[in-house]
Amino acid sequence: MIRPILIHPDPRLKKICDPVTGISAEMGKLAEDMLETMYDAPGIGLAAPQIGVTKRLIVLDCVKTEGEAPRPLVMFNPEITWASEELSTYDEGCLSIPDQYAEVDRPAEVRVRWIGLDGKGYEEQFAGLWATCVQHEIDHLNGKLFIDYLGPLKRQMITRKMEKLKRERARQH
Ligand code: K2U
Ligand code: ZN
Repeated sequence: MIRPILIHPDPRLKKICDPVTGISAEMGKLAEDMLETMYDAPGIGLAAPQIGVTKRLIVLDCVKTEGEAPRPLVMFNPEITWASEELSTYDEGCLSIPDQYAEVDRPAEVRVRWIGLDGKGYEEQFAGLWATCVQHEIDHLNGKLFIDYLGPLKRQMITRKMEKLKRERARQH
């Protein structure tokens, strides 16, 4: 089912998430809900803390070309095992910081190791938007948001806008 996405500032978005110890049926259902929530947003990535679950689980599907088969990835306990020296810049957004975008530099390529839904270990190298997205999601598991890479003034301006948005949403509901 589609779950509500937490909006910054929220303490649960700043937590270091706990490793997943067993790929249970409950974890499988959580991954399914996260994929459904991500596609509905729409987004190309989502981390468990964004729906209030402080566990080390992310989902992503950065296939953006129409007609190409989607490639939903579910990663438990993802770790970056190598990152390129070369950086790439992307105008990032975040489903927990709606309608705010800013340029973020990150390694252009990363190698990631994770446990899949099948309980097996995987390791794959990512480049392009996949590399940006997987790093953005793994940051979420360490309580880091893309605005943490910005200067203090820009970060503060965005945080104030989100606090205003949350006040307005609270009045509506
Ligand atoms: O984690 C999230 O909040 C989902 C992010 C993932 C993401 C952010 C920046 C760059 C790449 C991925 C996005 O909100 S998903 C929305 C989106 C869609 C297409 C391109 C960039 C961001
Ligand atoms: Zn995000």
